Amino acid sequence: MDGLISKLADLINEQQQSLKEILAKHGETQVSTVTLSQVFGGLRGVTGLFCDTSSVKPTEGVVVRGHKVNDLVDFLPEEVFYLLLTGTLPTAAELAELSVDLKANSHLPDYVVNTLKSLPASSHPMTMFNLGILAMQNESIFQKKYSEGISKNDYWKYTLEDSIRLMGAVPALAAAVYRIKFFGGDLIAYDPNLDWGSNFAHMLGIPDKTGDFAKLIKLYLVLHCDHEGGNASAYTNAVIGSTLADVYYSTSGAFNSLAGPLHGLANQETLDFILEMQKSIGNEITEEKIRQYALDTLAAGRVIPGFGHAVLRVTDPRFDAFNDFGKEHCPDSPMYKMVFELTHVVPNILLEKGKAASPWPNVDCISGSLLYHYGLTQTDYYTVLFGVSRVMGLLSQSILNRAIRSPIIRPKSVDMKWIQDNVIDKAK
Ligand code: CMX
Repeated sequence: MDGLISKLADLINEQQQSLKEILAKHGETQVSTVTLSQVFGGLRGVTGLFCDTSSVKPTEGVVVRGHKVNDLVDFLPEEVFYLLLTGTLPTAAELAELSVDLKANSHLPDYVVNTLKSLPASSHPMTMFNLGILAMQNESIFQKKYSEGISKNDYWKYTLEDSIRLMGAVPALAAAVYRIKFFGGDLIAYDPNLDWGSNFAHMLGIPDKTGDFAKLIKLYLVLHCDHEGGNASAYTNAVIGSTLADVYYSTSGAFNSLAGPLHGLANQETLDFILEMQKSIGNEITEEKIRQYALDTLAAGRVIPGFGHAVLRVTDPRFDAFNDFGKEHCPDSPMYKMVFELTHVVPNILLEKGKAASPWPNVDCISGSLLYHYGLTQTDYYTVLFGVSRVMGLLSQSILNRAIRSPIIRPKSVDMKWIQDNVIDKAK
């Protein structure tokens, strides 16, 4: 890890210096205003956070350190992690160093496996995954060093050490969740000859003669790697991390947020929606039948999963990347075709109804159908895949937040009396 530490030390030094200058000069510049509607509207559109790993543009989607995520699909997930963290893609030597570190940290402790095995069979895979991460908290170097009394300048180094340990172990943990939940606990050993993402695909144990499933998993891991700092899980991660809790606490907490149906659980919900629709309308799929099914869903007061976005106002470019994969590798898959049909019908309906700010397909619209095609049919596992990928963004953000010594996050809330005095009475 020495090369990475020394590269980061230089970058962090530079950033600390430039932030100091920016704040001295422009610290009082206003970046956002907050209306009462926004206070009651999830703070949508309020700018109040700093995150350098990636940004999400309404018409471009996620941009990782200046690279559109769709331009990164031919890189390994660990190369993208390096990019998130340092701002540059690794050289061959830098990648080799990172790969060695991840492999050295790939083992999953027995007590974690035993903890997972002790849970009720009905436990959701996300509960198992998050608990597994939390169970490893006793390994935190940051926590040990903090209690010994380290300098604030070194917080990020121990956060980096914890992060590499956690990222190294996450494929084995997520695969263990899958094998314990769905295959009675028959675990598959890590293969030291494989890269981080291929190892994850290998340990899941899905038959993959063509290697296409491993390619899909790596694509999935790259596309979901990060989504700037204000989405629910990243924000949760930042809040927990800002208390100086270590990355085992913050990552596990962030993933409890990812487990919500409007966030990471949407990919499970989208595929369940497609499977239910298939059952309901039968094998003869027509545009009219899909339209009616979608209208009935809306009439029942439900959302159509896989469509809409809090920030994007175009088709999610990550949808396009998966779509390209589907076209190339499984154009005749019935599940892939179903997504194709849906995307021709649902946006028009949402536009007609006029409520959704974006009627276009998001990434969750298609990822589950491709996974299903290759035999990963357990939809309640899909959010864990999301977590394996997002661990890269969250850990990078945690390290960089420590580097700039982000203070504890503590926005102010208001009560009804404040609204009466400061809004209603003032308007009279
Ligand atoms: N189906 C039906 N109604 C929808 C809709 C959809 N796919 N998307 C938005 N709407 C509705 C909202 O429910 C909201 O209705 P109310 O005013 O009655 O509450 C209205 O349109 C306005 O919502 P919005 O501003 O367009 O969307 P939000 O920013 O509030 O929420 C999201 C965004 C993703 C939660 C929402 O579009 C949704 O629920 N989509 C379906 C779930 C889904 O696919 N989630 C995956 C998100 C992917 C990601 O985060 O990357």
